Amino acid sequence: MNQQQRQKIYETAKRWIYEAGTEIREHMNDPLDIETKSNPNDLVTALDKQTEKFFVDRIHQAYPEHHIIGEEGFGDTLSSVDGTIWIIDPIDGTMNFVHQKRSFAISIGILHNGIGEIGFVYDVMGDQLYHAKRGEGAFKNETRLEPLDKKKKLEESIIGMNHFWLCENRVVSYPVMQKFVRTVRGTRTIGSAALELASVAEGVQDAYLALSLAPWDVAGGIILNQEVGGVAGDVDGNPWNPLERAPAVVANPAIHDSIIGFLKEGRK
Ligand code: 2AM
Ligand code: CA
Ligand code: CA
Ligand code: CA
Repeated sequence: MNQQQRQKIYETAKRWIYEAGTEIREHMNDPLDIETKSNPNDLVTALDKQTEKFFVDRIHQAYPEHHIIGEEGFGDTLSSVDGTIWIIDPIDGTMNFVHQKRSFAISIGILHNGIGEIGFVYDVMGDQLYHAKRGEGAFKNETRLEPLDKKKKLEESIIGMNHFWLCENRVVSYPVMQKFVRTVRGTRTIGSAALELASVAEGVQDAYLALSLAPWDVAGGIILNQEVGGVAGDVDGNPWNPLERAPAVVANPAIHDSIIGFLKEGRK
């Protein structure tokens, strides 16, 4: 993908994201049609599905040769990263959307032959658009995000993570994670993986750890991080695989290895 192609897709996607955001804000106080998915706390609404369909219809029309991976199933099932792929989470943070009416995002990552080309995380209620193009930096609205602080220490870091890390889980022994949360300066839970990753890219938190995430939770946010030096991978330090659901670690490069060290100590 050359710069001109990238620019055109970026502008089109940006316009659609603002349109979809307006649509969500206009309809979010209508009675929400809420269903559950894998468990009673895994929510989905008609607006999640309508928003994904909004993007899929427009992509099919404008770029029939592009592929789509979307959470709500309107996209394709892919086994290869060849070609151009849009990875879409129409509403990331559905529980926040339903219960809090804020702190949710539209997340889109666009890859070409496995390389992250364009990333968006749109905080719909805050009307803040995080966006990045490969090699051209990452921005929050009009403001360029600074490269991440290479001197950051784990003891002075704010870590985004949820409380399941401190409960019995399949990934890592929780006493090690108790030691971890006592080592870092503080922990935060936003409840939208996309906004957590945007916060890492912005340098307002220094890492985000998640026990299980799908490609659409992280694609947009990982591309933002690529542009500021953030490192993204799994709990064993392997690089991000855009076709797999896995535990995720996205971090300031200065603390990434120490986080992986902790996880290694408790890894199951
Ligand atoms: P979602 O709102 O798009 O489903 C919440 O902690 C974060 O984890 C959100 O980004 C949420 O995305 C994501 N998540 C991934 N898998 C989930 C699941 N099975 N149930 C609830 N949230 C999930
Ligand atoms: Ca979901
Ligand atoms: Ca999600
Ligand atoms: Ca979602």
